[in-house]
Amino acid sequence: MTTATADFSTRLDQTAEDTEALLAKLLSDTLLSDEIARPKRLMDAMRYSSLGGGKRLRPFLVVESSAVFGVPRDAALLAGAALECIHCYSLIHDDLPAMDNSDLRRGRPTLHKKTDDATAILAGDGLLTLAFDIVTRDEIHSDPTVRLLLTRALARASGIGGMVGGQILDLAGEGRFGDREPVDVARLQQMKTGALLRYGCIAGAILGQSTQQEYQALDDYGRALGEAFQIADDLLDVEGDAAALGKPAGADAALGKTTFVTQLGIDGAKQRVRDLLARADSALSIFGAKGDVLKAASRFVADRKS
Ligand code: GRG
Repeated sequence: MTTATADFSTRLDQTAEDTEALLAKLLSDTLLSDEIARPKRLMDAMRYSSLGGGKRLRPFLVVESSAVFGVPRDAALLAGAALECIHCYSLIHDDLPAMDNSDLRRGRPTLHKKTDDATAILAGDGLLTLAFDIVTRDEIHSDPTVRLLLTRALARASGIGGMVGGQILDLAGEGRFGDREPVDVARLQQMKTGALLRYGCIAGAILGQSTQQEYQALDDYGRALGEAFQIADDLLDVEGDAAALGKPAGADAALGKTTFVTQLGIDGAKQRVRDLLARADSALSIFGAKGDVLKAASRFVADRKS
């Protein structure tokens, strides 16, 4: 293991631990001002799907892109927790019978299997709205304009032109609404999974009030990392191990999905990942050694087994 990789693993573990503790606090039963009650069934469901699992890769990207600019860690962790809430909501809704109809997530029964569809829909809605509560809080940044930019970017990454839009294009490509619609895999990926990962990277630039050039560098890096993440996911679906994945492999093939692997072949997809890693490194070059942990992050994303 190289020093950069060892440093990366320690930092990823630390951010996962800190994010877990923060999410537990944000999802506690303690009422916030203007809240009337925190219903137990809803809170238990939100906690079930947000605590005790996941690599916390998205909060890690927020924390590390923020560290490049010396942003206080607590502020970055809060912004990262908001992003993780959106991610967890998307997994809950994606697993529902009306979407992917999955029984397992993170090695455990999916939320609707553990509870019921209505509870799972509402837990997802609760996490989505909580994310926007968190990201507008004063502790994130003293300047309200920074909070506004962070909030708007989160809405755009999560919404119509980002994850939600990508999800509907994906379903249309599976033929859910009639004939299968043609899929532009790269665009679909950029929206469905790439937009949240990219947000994790630009969040640091927003919080750190970076220059335009620095913002652009993290934007380029985030796009390359997002595509590498999706190709790795497509490869895992073909070559992965269900035990490590915490869900069955082969789901894409069963649905006859167009993926990077069906388009490029296994070797072509692996070559594309190598090209993307080079692009990610090159984007980070303006940060010198401060970009090293993010460089290790793109390698982790490309080589992951789960
Ligand atoms: C339902 C609006 C809506 C959107 C769903 C992102 C998404 C859109 C669905 C997720 C489906 C899926 C499993 C995509 C593969 C890539 C992916 C997001 C994997 C899970 O992310 P990881 O590996 O998971 O970061 P952990 O468990 O580590 O957090």
